[in-house]
Amino acid sequence: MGCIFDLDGVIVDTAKYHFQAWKKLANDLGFDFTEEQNEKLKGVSRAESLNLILQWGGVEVSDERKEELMKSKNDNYLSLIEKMQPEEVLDGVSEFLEHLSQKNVPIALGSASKNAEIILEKVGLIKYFSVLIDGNKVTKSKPDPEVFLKGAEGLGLQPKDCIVFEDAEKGLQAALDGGFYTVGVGDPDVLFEAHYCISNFKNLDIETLFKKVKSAK
Ligand code: B16
Ligand code: MG
Repeated sequence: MGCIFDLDGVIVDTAKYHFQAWKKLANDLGFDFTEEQNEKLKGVSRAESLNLILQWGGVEVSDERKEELMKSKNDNYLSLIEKMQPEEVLDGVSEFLEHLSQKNVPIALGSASKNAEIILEKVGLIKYFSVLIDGNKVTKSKPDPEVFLKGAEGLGLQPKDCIVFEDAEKGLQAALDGGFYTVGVGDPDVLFEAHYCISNFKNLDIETLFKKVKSAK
């Protein structure tokens, strides 16, 4: 059995940095961008996020301008994540990754972010991941299962032999459509389709978790 982790909202809270960077872009273009709108961008690729933001702001721009806007948003985002520290890893995640590696459970990343590798390096967790599938390695965004299928393939496992950890509905849908066992990280009312839900990774035991997801309806 293997484990595949989403990044933003599961391992670290980079959503707050995406929010600041998108808000600056929206404000520079003359409209506002809210926390509620940011929620809708969780797990959504950079290009699709920009399209949605421009739509919400009622602004139309050329494809060339979109490229410039994405570059400027990402430069701003990179300057924010530059200062990330291991203390920003979400509760219990480091201990759980260590527990998995002690049990020889292989670990992959399945993230929409093109900055995933830099972030894992910044927070000191890259050593745990034998497979990294990020926004640079996929052609289709979540809810398409491509990112997780490539993760399972990299681990040499079938989807039915992997658990995907996800915080976003789109990501959860991707994992379910790919035939994976799923653990929702966050609000069980939002992630009700997951085989099992956790609020954080504290004191989690992988054998107990496998039993729980397998016995879920
Ligand atoms: P980047 P995940 C996703 O990460 C974020 O949730 C989403 O808000 C972001 O737009 C996307 O990565 C792309 O990020 O601009 O860094 O390539 O949740 O799939 O780990
Ligand atoms: Mg996420």
